[in-house]
Amino acid sequence: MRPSVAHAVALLSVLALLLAACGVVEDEPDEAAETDVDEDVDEGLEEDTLLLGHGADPGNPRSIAAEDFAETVEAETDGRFEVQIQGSEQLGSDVEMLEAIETGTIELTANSQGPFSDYVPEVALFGLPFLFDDSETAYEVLDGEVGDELAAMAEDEGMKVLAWWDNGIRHITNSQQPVEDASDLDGMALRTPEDPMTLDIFETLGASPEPIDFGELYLALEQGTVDGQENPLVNIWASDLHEVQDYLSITGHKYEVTPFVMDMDAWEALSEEDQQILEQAAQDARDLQRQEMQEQSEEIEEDIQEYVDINEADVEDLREATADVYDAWEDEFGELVQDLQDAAQ
Ligand code: TK8
Repeated sequence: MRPSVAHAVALLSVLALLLAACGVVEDEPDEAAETDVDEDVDEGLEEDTLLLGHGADPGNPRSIAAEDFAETVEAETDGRFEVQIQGSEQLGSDVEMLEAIETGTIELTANSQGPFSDYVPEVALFGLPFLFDDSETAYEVLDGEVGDELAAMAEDEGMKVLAWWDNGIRHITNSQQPVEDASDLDGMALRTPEDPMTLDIFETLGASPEPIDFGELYLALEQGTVDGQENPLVNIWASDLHEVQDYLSITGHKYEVTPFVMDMDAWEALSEEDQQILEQAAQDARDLQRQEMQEQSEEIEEDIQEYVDINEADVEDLREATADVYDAWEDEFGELVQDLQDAAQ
């Protein structure tokens, strides 16, 4: 439904151009109005309050990056722009925050890969099982041509990608047993994000994956609605999921990016100078976030042992058991899958 709105708008503009070219629509000379519009665009919006929504809890690298972004933007624009942050899904789930971007209710969101792939489906491919050995390789691909192409696709959907933030490599926690290999996942009820790739991976592994909003995850685990979930260590820790789980299995089964996006209309309302300030602030915050990811993950792996039993899963077994996922996505996305695999080498 969402892409079709953007497509309809694009189609209408094309129609308008065609009609004008054919002389069907008379040029109404309304020069005064046109001049006004041009001036606004040239000068850009002078000041504004920008609402930034995200789903991470305090202390999470995403929260830290959002705060850093807000501080830089305010300082660099001498306070003309204020960034108001609402974390912990206070403005709604990742899916809802992207809808709010679409309707212009909020200007910015540091979102998630699955929900974002509803707009740019190719982004889900970053989560192909065991695609990246480490985050650094993913960063290289995201900061290069591939990332630029995906960002261009997002623009067609009305979203400006200011930077590709990080959501890290994911591991499994649960309340039943250590996950050593694929057989341990058989029938396990696992919460996943709203992400077609994650659902595919865990269905292929014989588990029972079920999408639940991140903001409802703690309660779902506490109440036993599901047995487990999968997330990077920093999300497990900042959201206290270890309190309501008994086992942490280091699987590293997939990578996720955090698209940091702005509503295209809000972006276009800015002067070029302010656009540069925001983009640079977003990229600096990205670098800080990636660094935090690294540092926090190492500490958490130590600290979390007090709460859960940790085991290293048999990655080769899981890799083999998820090989079919590649075939299915290759059917849909063709060469892109191989290109990504090559880039990840
Ligand atoms: C927090 C989520 C989280 C994601 C998930 O908003 O849903 O599991 O990994 O980061 O975006």
